Amino acid sequence: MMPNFLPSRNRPAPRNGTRSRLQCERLESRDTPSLFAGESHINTTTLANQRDPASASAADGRSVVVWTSVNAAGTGSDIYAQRFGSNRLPVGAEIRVTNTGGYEIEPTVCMDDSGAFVVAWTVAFSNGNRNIQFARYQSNGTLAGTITTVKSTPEKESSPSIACSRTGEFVITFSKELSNTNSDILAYRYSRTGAVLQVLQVTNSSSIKEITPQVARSKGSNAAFDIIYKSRFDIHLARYSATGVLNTNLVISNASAVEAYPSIGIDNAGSAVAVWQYFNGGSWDIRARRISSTNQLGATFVVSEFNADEISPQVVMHPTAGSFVVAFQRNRNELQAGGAEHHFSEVMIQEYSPTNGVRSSTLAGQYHHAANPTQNQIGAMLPAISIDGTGNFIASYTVLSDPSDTPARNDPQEGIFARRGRLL
Ligand SMILES: [Ca+2]
Ligand SMILES: [Ca+2]
Ligand SMILES: [Ca+2]
Ligand SMILES: [Ca+2]
Repeated sequence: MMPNFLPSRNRPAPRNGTRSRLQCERLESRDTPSLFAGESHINTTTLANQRDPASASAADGRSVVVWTSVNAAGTGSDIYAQRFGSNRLPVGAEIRVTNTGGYEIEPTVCMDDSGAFVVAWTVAFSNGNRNIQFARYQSNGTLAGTITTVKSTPEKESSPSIACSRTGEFVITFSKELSNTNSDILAYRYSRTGAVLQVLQVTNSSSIKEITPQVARSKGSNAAFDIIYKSRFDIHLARYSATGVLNTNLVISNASAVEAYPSIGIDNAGSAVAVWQYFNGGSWDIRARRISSTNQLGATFVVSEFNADEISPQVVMHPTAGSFVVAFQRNRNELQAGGAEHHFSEVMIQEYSPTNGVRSSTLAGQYHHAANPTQNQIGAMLPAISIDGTGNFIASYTVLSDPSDTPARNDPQEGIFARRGRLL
């Protein structure tokens, strides 16, 4: 018996049915779904939990994936990195970015066109303090300089996001918690050698919590950057020139529903796509809208609205073609024949045309759970995505493996896996 996991409101209504057929035709005429075959295993050290990846790509297709590795005793975690060539194969050994015995978490990474990259993360101290740190690497994987703390303060800085221009100038944005009812977004702009060029107070409302910022930077000559964040229960965007001049502040969405965890992708001309979580009253959905290079807002549209939680969306734009890719986590509950509920999650990778048509929709990181149908399983979580100068992208995610997986993933507990594709 087929599990009845499609909630009734997601069964195709006539209008949706029509749209689906149109999308199928478009996909068929296009001939190839863009994901390359096969899932790659990113981490070499597999003991215990590896989770929460981020990735970055150079214009020529070189890339790097970073993640958090929790030690076996669960008493600390470190940040690791793995470089890849433009042929998508690993280059060099896994790099241990931090090695402190404490907790480094929430890694983020950017890569310039020379292949040099910068990793940033949150260091969490036992007294509750948190700071943002970064390490710069040469294109050959050698550490450049030393690990640097953005600013050592008694407050909690967290949720870092980094982006660099094609020449390696980088911006790190993060949330700074000032009280239980007030957080602000800051951004530090650095030269490619790690010198502070500017400190941006992106938000400074003393009565509003602004959190979970994400920065995207154009790899075009304008080198503009966008910082998107959650403000109260809405999504806001601040747009900056290469030199950190505020271009505009935009409200991306202020629906009466709760909205959270935004992501932003930007192309070489400064056009952008925003995606975020939207709570529809019963579950989280994913919504999106475009922002033109002249700051005109496109219509908001639905990326996914299953009757279960879709969370943690991440988006990148093709640098020149106007298309984009969204990856997100989709939680599922399947009712088994015996009545037990089967809980799991999977990663959805969805490609869009320049006119917001869905070109393809691919599930990644799935379990084949037939061998163990009654056990609750988690599956794939927390995707990250980056794209190179011609549309090659890497979508990485955390997988909580189970010994009965088919195929076996050979990574005890959580590990980092990825799918790659080429967005036209
Ligand atoms: Ca593992
Ligand atoms: Ca601090
Ligand atoms: Ca504030
Ligand atoms: Ca939903």
